[in-house]
Amino acid sequence: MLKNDRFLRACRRQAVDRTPVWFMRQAGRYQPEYRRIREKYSLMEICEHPEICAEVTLLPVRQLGVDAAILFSDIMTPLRGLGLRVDIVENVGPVFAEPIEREGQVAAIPPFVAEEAVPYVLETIRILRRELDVPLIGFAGGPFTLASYMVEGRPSRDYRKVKTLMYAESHLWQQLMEKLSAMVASYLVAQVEAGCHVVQIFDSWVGNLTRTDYETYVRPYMYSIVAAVRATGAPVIHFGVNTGHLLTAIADIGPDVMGLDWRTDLDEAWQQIGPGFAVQGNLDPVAVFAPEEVLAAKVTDVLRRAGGRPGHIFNLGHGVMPQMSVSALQRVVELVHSHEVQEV
Ligand code: 1CP
Repeated sequence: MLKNDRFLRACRRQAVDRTPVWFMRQAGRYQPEYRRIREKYSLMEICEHPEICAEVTLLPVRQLGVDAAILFSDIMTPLRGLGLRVDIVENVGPVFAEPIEREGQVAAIPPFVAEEAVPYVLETIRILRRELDVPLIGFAGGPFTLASYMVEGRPSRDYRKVKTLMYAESHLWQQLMEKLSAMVASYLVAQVEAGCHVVQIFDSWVGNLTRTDYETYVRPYMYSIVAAVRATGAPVIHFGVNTGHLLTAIADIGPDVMGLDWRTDLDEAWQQIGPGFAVQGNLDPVAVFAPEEVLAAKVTDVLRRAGGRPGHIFNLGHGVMPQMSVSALQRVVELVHSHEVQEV
């Protein structure tokens, strides 16, 4: 049974007693318990062992008092499940053994069937549904963000290879995006069917595209993903970094909740996309390192910009960082929960 459904209510723009709060990357190295588990298991080993993965997912829920849990996984999990050779390399990130260069490589990627590719993810979700008293968020990487790693082979600064492929090889790009968007849609629906209440699409790196390029090369593939999930009745959150110039273009895809990074003022962003969306965000993650009064003022400022309107979910403007302290994040949760929600 859910102890509180503030987060679900906010996703649907219903009234809440307190603003719900959770953090992207809320399980991770800032937690001593996580570091201890990582001494024994690699990131992918955690994701592939349901009991351990469920335990890691629960750590921040118990420690921070957040209003939602997010499945512990990585955006690379379904690609590994399909047999692609990708590893998460220490201090680097995802690295592909054979970056995508030719059509034959894309054609060789099998269709995605969650029960076959990632049975351990579905099992983790089932365990979590028995253990959790707050809603569970499932997630997937957006097709552009996944493609960026697959084509570049590793994290990139300028996205030169992936954007060049996009501009120069339209057939290969279309083939890759079709494959990835079908995978993402099917993976998200499978997570909902296994028990996730809400899903988030992390299209973290789309902010590196111009608005026209986003609309031309990426957005056409996003509609079917959002439509497939919405057909299940589960709310969809979209998140990307540095997307101030893309907000209305992304809103057109029709997510229930728009995730905002910290560079955009929340009130202005909400005004741009209109009251038909819930919004999630958007404290500057680095504010968590600020002195207590400065942090408190910045949390209050985000809440003030939300103005008590239904449909605000408090979050950081990007993920938790390994150097953050558990106590500072606890403080943020307490601060958010200490404000009564009153529409102004
Ligand atoms: O063991 C470790 O601590 C390594 C760090 C780490 C962690 C904790 C990686 C490597 N992935 C994860 C888990 C993870 N990845 C979660 C955890 C769930 C949670 O508690 O919130 C999530 C949501 C992700 C999603 C993810 N992976 C994204 C999208 C979110 C974002 O940050 O924008 C991306 C881009 C990745 C790729 C990735 N995996 C890991 C790293 C270091 C990266 C980014 C590398 C880069 O800069 O490109």
